[in-house]
Amino acid sequence: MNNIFKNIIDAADKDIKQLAVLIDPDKMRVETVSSFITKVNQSIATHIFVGGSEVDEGVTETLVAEIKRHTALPVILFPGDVIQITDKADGILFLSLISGRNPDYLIGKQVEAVSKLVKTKLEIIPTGYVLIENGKETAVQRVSETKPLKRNDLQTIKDTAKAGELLGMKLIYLEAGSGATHPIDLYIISEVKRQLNIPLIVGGGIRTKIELDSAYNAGADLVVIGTAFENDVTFFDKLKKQQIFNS
Ligand code: 1GP
Repeated sequence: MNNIFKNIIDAADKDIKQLAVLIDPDKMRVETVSSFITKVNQSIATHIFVGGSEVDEGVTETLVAEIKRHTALPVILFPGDVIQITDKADGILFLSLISGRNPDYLIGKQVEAVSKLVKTKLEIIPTGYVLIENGKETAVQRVSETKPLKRNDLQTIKDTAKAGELLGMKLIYLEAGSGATHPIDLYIISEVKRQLNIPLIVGGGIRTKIELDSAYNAGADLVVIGTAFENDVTFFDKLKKQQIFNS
């Protein structure tokens, strides 16, 4: 499968909103994948992202292989580190943490990843990753040893996102951090979206259908939700696919 980006951009052009369910290999046991993915399949989810800030070697590959057995949705790596790269997935967000100033996460890890990536068939999607403060330290912040952008510094947030686009990145991901106390401010989403010509991903701290819809209405093309599903799978029931009957 190597039309992942094309499908994202086509949907964004038509204003069809997309949802990625994020699975952290550190938090999901292989035995629970089947029942969890059944729920994902019945929901409005369009993508499955797999990744985490702290994951042991080999765990991602086993998990992705199991996920693929149960779904036709595209499975996309959202890796916290090079060891999470596996050919079992369909694609990878090739992230550069452009909100930070740690060369390892701007370009170092990417260079390290190349020898693995060229041996895979993964669709590689260059993504500008922009971390925005949400009131508490996030795992991304701790692991990458970078500071998030201040939420009241709208100009820097907008300029950072636009710089990613101008550097040729295909997606911009506004991240409040997994389990964030508050999702990204709606005003930030709409202001960033207004000046981008590429799809916008938004994630971190979204726990309700209202927050999801608000992020979409503000301009998010694709929303990522992980913690809310991890904590309570009944959240999927509020996001069920509409059944279409012929009669
Ligand atoms: C984290 O944006 C994702 O990288 C999702 O965040 O776990 O808070 O939904 P949550």
